[in-house]
Amino acid sequence: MTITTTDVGIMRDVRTAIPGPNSQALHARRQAVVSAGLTNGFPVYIERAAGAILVDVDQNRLLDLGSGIAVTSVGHAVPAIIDAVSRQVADFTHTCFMVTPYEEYIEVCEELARITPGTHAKTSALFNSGAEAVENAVKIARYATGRSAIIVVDHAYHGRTNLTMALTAKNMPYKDHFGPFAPEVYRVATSYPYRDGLSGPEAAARAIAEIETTVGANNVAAILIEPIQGEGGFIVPAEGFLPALSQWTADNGALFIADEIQTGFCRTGRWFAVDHEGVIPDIITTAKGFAGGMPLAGVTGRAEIMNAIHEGGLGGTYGGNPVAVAAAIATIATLRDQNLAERATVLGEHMMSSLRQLQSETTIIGEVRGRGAMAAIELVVAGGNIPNAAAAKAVVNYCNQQGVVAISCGTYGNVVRLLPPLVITDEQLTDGLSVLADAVRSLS
Ligand code: PLZ
Repeated sequence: MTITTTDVGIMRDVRTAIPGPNSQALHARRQAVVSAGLTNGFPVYIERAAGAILVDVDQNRLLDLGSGIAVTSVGHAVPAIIDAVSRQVADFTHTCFMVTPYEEYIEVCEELARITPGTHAKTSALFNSGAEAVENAVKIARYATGRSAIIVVDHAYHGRTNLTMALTAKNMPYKDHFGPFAPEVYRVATSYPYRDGLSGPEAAARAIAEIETTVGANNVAAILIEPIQGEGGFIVPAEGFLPALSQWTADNGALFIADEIQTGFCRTGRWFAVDHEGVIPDIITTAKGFAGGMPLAGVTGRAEIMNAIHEGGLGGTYGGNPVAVAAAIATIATLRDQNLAERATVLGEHMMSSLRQLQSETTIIGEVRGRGAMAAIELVVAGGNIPNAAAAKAVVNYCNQQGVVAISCGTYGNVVRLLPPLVITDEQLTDGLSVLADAVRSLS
């Protein structure tokens, strides 16, 4: 054992070339049996982890600033989650909730009803992945409204299944040659303050005019939107944009669906990102940070909407698997007990001030943005705002070589995002940010 669950404060330590010899050997083995359609952003193979540190098969200690794309917000190897999962594995691993149910599923849905925005009666259904949750949210919205049009926005990411590919904006790598795509999906402009210069109400008015003229208000089942766009580039909409869209749906018999799959579970400093503007979605989709790394997703909504579906209309063999829900109960308790929403806010202040300082000293950071522990730099060609994907790639690569896991994103591939586990220590975060700063300085 090279690291234990109590070693959460240990520091980054690169001992071999990156990737090291054992990772290289595994990677060669992988080529023979794993589809080339799957890529690895950073091909070091992980053996164990604790807190914000990943240990690879060459015993390098890597600092995790990605949380497996916003999943392990509570950190790696959390004792309470290990206990809950181990106990549940010993009790039973599966019955299928649709065949013979179990209490933990109810407990998770009770938690979702408590922590999601609004005090109205809510019910939930549980699934396995974010994409599956989004698909079901669309099914439910169409059933409940009797309408078919789903409105999504530029830069949106909602998954890789057939329906969610249609909802996702970016072609490469998500959609190319994978069509035909599902119909009745309409894309309108979003709010992207750095690139459109519009206020929230102005951007909303533009989107609403597009909807009304090209789709027709009475055909719209739902507006589906990420409150902060994740894969699309960590785009924080201008204040007032989300409330205006939400109000428009309420006024026009449509539903407002918040895809909080990347932003949820304290990532932005509140339970959910819409909480920052007091928006109360009719339906909210969750996954990722929900269950400390176990696959679990949820659709939570107004009881009258969620319960409109005919009996048996929702389901799936594994949705709300007992082990995954046991992990979710422990994860939500950990987020609450350790006050990790507040910690996300503190981490956000730390990242923002450090990144703004870096922006002022260098020439290629067009914008620093984010909320809570969801922070990013948008890289541009010096002197303007032309997207600089090469720089983002170079920054991520530099970080990786130094043993820091950082991930890029963005429609233009020019954004470097930081999604540290919320339990990262100040010392670890300072270390990671200094590596990132060196990377940007080396390019400026
Ligand atoms: N909605 C807002 O961020 C997943 C995708 C990684 P799944 N984002 C990471 C990749 O390249 O596949 C995501 C999201 C939002 C939906 C999803 C989809 O969630 O659990 O990956 O299906």
